[in-house]
Amino acid sequence: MSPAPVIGVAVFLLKGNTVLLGRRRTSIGHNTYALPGGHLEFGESFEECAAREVKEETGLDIKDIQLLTVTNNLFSEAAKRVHVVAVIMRAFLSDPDQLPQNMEPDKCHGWDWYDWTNLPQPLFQPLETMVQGGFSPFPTDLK
Ligand code: 8DG
Ligand code: MG
Ligand code: MG
Repeated sequence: MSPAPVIGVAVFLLKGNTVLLGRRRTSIGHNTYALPGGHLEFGESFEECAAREVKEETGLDIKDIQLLTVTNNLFSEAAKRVHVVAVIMRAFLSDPDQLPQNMEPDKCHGWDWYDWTNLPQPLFQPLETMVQGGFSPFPTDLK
């Protein structure tokens, strides 16, 4: 029997016209640039999961956490198929001067801010698909 789909929560953490990305060191999306995020834990709200994963992975504290959209992703990597429903959130830094730290160096090469108009390559496939589709995580009043 196939395993059940799992729920991922990924966060567009915005600062000016930049987003926080890290190059993955994990089997799914190895070496691609992705948003901070992880799996929803039992009983968590999307906002709680977003804040927890960003803190665990980058040490950053976030505010104004909002739901943007949901994507459906099938990965066929690492000799297995994984189905992830990704809940895509947006957030901002609680303290704009706080710097990202690489809290899980076994899972990520490091975090940095990237201009939305000059994103690094290769992007993690679900993120690449969103960008190709013209998706923007920025509030319209910030454009
Ligand atoms: P955890 O053990 O900390 O709970 O999980 P993780 O190891 O941090 O999970 P993850 O792979 O970073 O994120 C969970 C899933 O969310 C991922 O396998 C697929 C989905 N996802 C997307 N887009 C993005 C993205 O840009 N970044 C991240 N981190 N996950 C994403 O669909
Ligand atoms: Mg995580
Ligand atoms: Mg993660």
